[in-house]
Amino acid sequence: MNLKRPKLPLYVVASILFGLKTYLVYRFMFNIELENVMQEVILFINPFVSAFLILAISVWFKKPSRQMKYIRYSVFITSFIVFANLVFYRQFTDFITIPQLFMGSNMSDLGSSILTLIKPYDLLLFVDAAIIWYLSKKRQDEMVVQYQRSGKVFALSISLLLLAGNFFLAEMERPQLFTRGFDREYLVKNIGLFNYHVYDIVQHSKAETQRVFADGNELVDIMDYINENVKISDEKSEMFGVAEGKNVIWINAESLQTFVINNEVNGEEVTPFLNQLTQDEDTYYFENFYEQTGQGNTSDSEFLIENSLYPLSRGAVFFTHGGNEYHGTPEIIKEEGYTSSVLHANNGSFWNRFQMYDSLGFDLFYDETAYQVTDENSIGWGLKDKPFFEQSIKYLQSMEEPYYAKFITLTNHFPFELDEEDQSIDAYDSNSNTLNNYFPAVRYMDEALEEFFSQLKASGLYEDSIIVIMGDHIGISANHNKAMSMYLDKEEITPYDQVQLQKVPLFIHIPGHGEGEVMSDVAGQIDIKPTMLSLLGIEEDNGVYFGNDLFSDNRKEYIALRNGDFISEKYISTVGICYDRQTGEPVATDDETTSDKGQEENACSLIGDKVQTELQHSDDLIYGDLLRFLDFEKEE
Ligand code: GP9
Ligand code: MN
Repeated sequence: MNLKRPKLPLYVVASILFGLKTYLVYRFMFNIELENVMQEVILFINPFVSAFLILAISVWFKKPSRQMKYIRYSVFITSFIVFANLVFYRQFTDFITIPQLFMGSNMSDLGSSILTLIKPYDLLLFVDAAIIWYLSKKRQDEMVVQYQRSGKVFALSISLLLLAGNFFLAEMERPQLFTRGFDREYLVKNIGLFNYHVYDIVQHSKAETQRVFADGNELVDIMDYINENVKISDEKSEMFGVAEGKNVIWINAESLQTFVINNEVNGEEVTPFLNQLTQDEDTYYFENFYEQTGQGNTSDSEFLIENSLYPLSRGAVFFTHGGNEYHGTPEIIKEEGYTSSVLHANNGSFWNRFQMYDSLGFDLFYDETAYQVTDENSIGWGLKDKPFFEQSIKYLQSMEEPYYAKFITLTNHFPFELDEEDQSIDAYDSNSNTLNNYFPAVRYMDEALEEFFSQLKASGLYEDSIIVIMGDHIGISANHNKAMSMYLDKEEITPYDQVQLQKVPLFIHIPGHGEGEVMSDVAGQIDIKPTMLSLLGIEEDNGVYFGNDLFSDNRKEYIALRNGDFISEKYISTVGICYDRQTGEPVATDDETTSDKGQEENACSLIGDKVQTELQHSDDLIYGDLLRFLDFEKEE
């Protein structure tokens, strides 16, 4: 055979095409925050580096047809990975993690949601794959390479050098990128989607082995940390025992965010019932309360409130660690005679709820099989909220008192579909259907809640209970920022605004209490367990938790978000910027405290370090299943 020197090796052409496409996707289809030129440069470089790294391997294939096949399939598979991430991103503003891939059962339940996330123009993502496919079949002779060994080693060296260069730039731009790997957007924009996936696989394997090697000694450090930094008050709050012996009716309000409370759309109140509740004399309304969920959405919020531990940074802890030992609220209050139950008219195995509820100590779970669900009374994800509450009253009446009953609503869920007859207010008018439809869907939930309160009163269940309503997580992701800025009448949604949009409402309603008020302290879902136990007058011995009683005067000074961002009374830290919480302006870096680590320190970094330590401790507890080494039996 006559060995011609190819003019245009296919692996080079493919690297350029694929790199360029991936860059365009990063830049224009994902919503990646770029703060400076350096980040722009890194984002531009990394797709080509990854593409070359993957495709240059092809030169090691001797047989031309194998070489072509490798290139063909690589480009196709990697294109599919980009596509899958894009679809996922449109829903969650996040990138896929390994644990998520094993949650297929949840994915299939997404049904109608998924279809709305795929766009016809997504086909363009495969254009390069099609071109490469064609060239690899028709132009094989011109484009195949047959290097000597030295040539192969050279190609490999070039790809590794490029990778090292990319990592070097990334590390310069974001020191400790890999050790602080909570923020996936940072990883992707610095090292690219594919290297991020490799990193995620390594992290996953490390976490999986952690349980096997754990022996309980890890708890010493963690308990020291908690005693010093979390349990900072010895005093019980004034509210201790206020709801002793009462039933707790908990309502997880699906996707309810604070920005709709006391706000209007098209000149009408969005949530008239909840607005009035903010002023109610029996209600404490927390206006600066943040959701702290990760990829597990509703289930993460449940995890937070029952355990006062953080959900995981990757995957849903309900799925990955449903079999762990926990010491959650249901288990603790059982010792005081409480019965605990969950009422949720969805498939019970969604989010692995059967297993996790068992681990948490819930006694009963009324899932969709406990409800009459028909075509008429359901929409989108299932039973509508109004019939859901209505059909639940009989279950409340049959529960042994005192009880803790957790309701999880469903109608106000993406994509916020509503039947005509349930729509009391007009949709908003912007380029985002999601945001437009959100308002009538929220109004529907508001009405459902109002009806539920009436039903509780009518059935005599109201007086002996306290009723808590909490938004579980955001409903409108950063993908809708353009429409959101229009609604909020802002020029743009800054990273600061983005954190502020993570506020969800919390109402603690105590019938007959008469001393309710609007609470403005910074608070979060991590605080719920200690707060509820305190209200019920229950003290937890040797508790392992990271939040504080919301009514205590002496509380931890910050709320950590799952990606390492945080909110303190003074500051908001996000995307590496320290903002003044009141003004929303970045806080000037204090030059005198610039450390020799080469990393600029600012007012936020002290708290930032604590936040990282705290999240790490919480992760270690879960990955190591460390609570199994503790004895929670009450000493008599
Ligand atoms: C599903 C419901 C909604 O059972 O909890 O789930 P989400 O997608 O919000 O986590
Ligand atoms: Mn939810």
